[in-house]
Amino acid sequence: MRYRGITYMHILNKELLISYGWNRGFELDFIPFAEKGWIPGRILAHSRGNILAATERGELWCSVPGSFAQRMEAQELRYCTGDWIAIEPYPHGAGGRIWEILPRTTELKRHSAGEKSTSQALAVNIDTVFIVMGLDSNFNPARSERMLVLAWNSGAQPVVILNKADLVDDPQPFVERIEASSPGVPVAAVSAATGAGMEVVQEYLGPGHTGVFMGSSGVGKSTLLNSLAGTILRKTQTVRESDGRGRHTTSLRELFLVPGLGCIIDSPGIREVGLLSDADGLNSAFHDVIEEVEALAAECKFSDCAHAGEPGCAVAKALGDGTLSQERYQNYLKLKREMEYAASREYERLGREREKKWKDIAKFSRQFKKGKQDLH
Ligand SMILES: Nc1nc2c(ncn2[C@@H]2O[C@H](COP(=O)(O)OP(=O)(O)OP(=O)(O)O)[C@@H](O)[C@H]2O)c(=O)[nH]1
Ligand SMILES: [Mg+2]
Ligand SMILES: [Zn+2]
Repeated sequence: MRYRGITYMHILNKELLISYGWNRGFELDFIPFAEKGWIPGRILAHSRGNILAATERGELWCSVPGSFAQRMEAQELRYCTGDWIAIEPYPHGAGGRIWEILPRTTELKRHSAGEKSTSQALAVNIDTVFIVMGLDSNFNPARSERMLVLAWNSGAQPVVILNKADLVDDPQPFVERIEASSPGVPVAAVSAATGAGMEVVQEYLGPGHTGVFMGSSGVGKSTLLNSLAGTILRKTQTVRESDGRGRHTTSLRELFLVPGLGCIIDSPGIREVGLLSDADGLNSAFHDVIEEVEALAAECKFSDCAHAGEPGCAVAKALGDGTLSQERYQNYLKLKREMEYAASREYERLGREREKKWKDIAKFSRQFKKGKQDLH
């Protein structure tokens, strides 16, 4: 009977994991770790080297062993909210150690500014990326295009949420403006404050699914979460009167389980949307522009026309008569240049690393030779 009791408990707890998005794929990846007696967990949040994970045993705080940290650094990998990890539970009491990160299904990443030209994961193992903008002074189509590039790169479904619809008389023109520049992306005007339109957001969530809110500070990401959860999970704060900007109220990327809707990751407002060197997202976000330019290029006078002022350029003509949107084309070129710059930075960094490696090898071989001489 006791055995049966345990099995029953096990099934119950597995259901808890499944509600957090656990599936057959992760289970297969986990087999070698299960054999070591480790347990799976999903990172809910992390701060200063402490990780809070959801596991079959409930929420556990995990520490990060030095050797694990070093191994991850060598792979340029950093654990992130939403990761499934292997935990060695402490034999007594709550808590454990993180030892592995399971392969991710999707990754929302941005180019992190700074000396090191690397990328930073904002959320992983997500199904939907909600790009949130406010229909107040935050509305900015160029910013949404930029965030869309990151969202397309992630592998998850992008959805644009125009929040604070209660602040405008008619949200429809705003929806159409964004729809025009985001082919293939659902766009919804909602109000987290009044609840209007929230059912559209719910359509892209569901048991076992994970969504993440991305957008500037003050657009109402935490308010959206609270509205979906029907309770205050997160603190919110009014935007500044002077310039309508948010106050960066949320500082921790945190995953919440919302009954019936799956998991939602509320993230801090992003100040910078640095693009990555990866071209896929840009190509998806602007596939209409790219296809149009390709078709037009066939009609340019010169077969190698760069569409930069050459005579008889069909692209210039289309931009002139409005068949091709000037604004959208310019934004595409701008983001493309930025992406190419990121790629060149990445290339330089790899070059520097290779150089350093050779220097280390040369140094080692000199020391080795010297050691040999000293022996004689
Ligand atoms: N009028 C109106 N105000 C809203 C709506 N949604 C959110 N707000 C207000 O906008 C302000 C900012 O909301 P937050 O939810 O804290 O914004 P956030 O995106 O989480 O901001 P950070 O955590 O700083 O990134 C708060 O005063 C909210 O009450 C809405 O639909 N309509
Ligand atoms: Mg917030
Ligand atoms: Zn041309």
